[in-house]
Amino acid sequence: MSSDITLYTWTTGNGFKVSITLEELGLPYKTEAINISTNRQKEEWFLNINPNGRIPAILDGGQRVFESGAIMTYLVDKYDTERKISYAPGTPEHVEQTCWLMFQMSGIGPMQGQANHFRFFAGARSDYGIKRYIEETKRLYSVLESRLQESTYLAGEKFTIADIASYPWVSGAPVSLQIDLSEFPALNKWVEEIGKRPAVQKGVAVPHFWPQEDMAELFKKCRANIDAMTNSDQH
Ligand SMILES: N[C@@H](CCC(=O)N[C@@H](CS)C(=O)NCC(=O)O)C(=O)O
Repeated sequence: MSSDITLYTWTTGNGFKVSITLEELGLPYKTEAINISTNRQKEEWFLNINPNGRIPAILDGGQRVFESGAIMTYLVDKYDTERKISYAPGTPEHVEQTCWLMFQMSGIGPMQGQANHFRFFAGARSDYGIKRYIEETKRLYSVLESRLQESTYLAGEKFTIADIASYPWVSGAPVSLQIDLSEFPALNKWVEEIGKRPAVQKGVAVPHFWPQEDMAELFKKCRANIDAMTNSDQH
């Protein structure tokens, strides 16, 4: 099937969900790097593609799609005719696929996103905020752990977009939030297995490769910055 896809993205968990999906499907696509630290995502032209002013987004010919979960769903609905990374609608596994995709979109993404905010980028230090969101992230990981103790992948025995949605967030957590994945053995094994997939390795290098050491260095600096502030919580 022909496609004319442009991916607007940056080196973040939400961006990687879409580049991994595109790589797994083997679809050709152009990449437009949107460096979110320069606020390019808030420019007028981009708001026509994603009115929410965030990455990722795609244009497929004249069709815009924003919200990473909607983009992944759109891509498999339209292009995954061989069901490489999705289950067929109407099957119990497809229902599970949707449940775990939504679990990431409404749980892990927002909660871990807030943990990142309080731990790295906040304008004031809040030990309460750091603890609340890291604990909640870990609670959500324990839900993934329970599921992965009974099932190889989140939706069933096949690797799907449900796994792709959570993978970049969970795999980045040890380096960013210093979450020890050995507390979650089945989840840890799932991360290791998924990390071996060639399409995943390609997808996490879009729009450019960001060496793990540089990433670790940046997060370390951000944590030190917050730690140097006086805790501003009101008791
Ligand atoms: N729910 C959205 C979240 C998108 C999102 O938060 N993107 C971040 C990068 S991971 C972003 O663009 N941040 C820049 C900003 O908020 O201005 C999705 O899943 O697509």
